[in-house]
Amino acid sequence: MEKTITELRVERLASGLKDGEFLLVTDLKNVRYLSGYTGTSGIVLLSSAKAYFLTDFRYVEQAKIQCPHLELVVHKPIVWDSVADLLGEAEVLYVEESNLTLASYNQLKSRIKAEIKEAKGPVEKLRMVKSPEEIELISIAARITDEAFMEICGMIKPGVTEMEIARELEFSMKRKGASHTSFDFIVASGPRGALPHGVASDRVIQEGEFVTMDIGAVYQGYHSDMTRTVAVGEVSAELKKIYDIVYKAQMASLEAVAVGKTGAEIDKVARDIIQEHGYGDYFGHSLGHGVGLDIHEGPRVSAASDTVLEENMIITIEPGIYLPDVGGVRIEDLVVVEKTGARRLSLSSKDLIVLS
Ligand SMILES: [Mn+2]
Repeated sequence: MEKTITELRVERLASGLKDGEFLLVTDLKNVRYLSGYTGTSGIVLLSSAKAYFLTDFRYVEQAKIQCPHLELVVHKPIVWDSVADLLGEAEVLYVEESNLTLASYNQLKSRIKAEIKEAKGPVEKLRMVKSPEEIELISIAARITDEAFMEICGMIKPGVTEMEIARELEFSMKRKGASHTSFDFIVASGPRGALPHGVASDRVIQEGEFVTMDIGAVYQGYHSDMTRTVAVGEVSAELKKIYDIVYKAQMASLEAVAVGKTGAEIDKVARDIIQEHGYGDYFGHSLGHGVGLDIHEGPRVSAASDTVLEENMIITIEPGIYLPDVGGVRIEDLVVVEKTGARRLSLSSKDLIVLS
């Protein structure tokens, strides 16, 4: 029988382990990536020769179905007792240092002989490059987002609250097959647009304002992420000006995306344009990030990112300008890195949409 994708991922990680070494995977998204398991209690423990899935009584039947390629262990009341049994005389245990709590670390340490070392994100590294199946799921999530955005444009007008827009977007995405929203939607109108992460409030939308919506759907565990800023009626010349600058920066950085370039190089393209126009101080976040089982994952697309872009990475390109007390603009597309450059998964129009 042909090996499943989860089996191949486990094999790839296991091949990086030496005799006497184990890797403990506790981050639930990483566990899902390696096992296919979608429950809320599960741990993967790997060596070069063994691959265990530890869970409790509640999830035994689910685990049998979802991860037949892993050896199922129904763990003891304290899971670390079972991990200790499986490790035996092993010398090294790699743990996910940004996921394992200090309490868990201490409990583990008191039970095992192996030295505990930082794994430094081996699963996250694999996750950065997407399989065709993952690209398909993220594309579906992006399509749901595009369709919901198109629908909501018919509802945005003076008198409607940000919260009403967020709620309708969520209903709309769920009707189209989303299991969840990617995050609490950002719907920031008027001066609130200056808050890069202004989640929807009870504020009533007025004529002459921008509304920035940062939205996304989750489809079979995979996220999408898109931001559009629309105008409600006629907006000021200053708002139009910053829209044009952000648009220009977004298009240019999108154009710059290429296999072999670093996240920092792409970030610089957008940042330079915004700086040249005198708004450098008002673009205070990084240009983008990877998207997958998590809404924010590798690779980072920031001034500090030396990660080299590879084919089939999925990233966002999302420059913005935020003017305190005035308003803000952000335009974000989700894209796949391909040999020929960025292929957009977010297909909603980026020309300024004026609603009234
Ligand atoms: Mn984003």
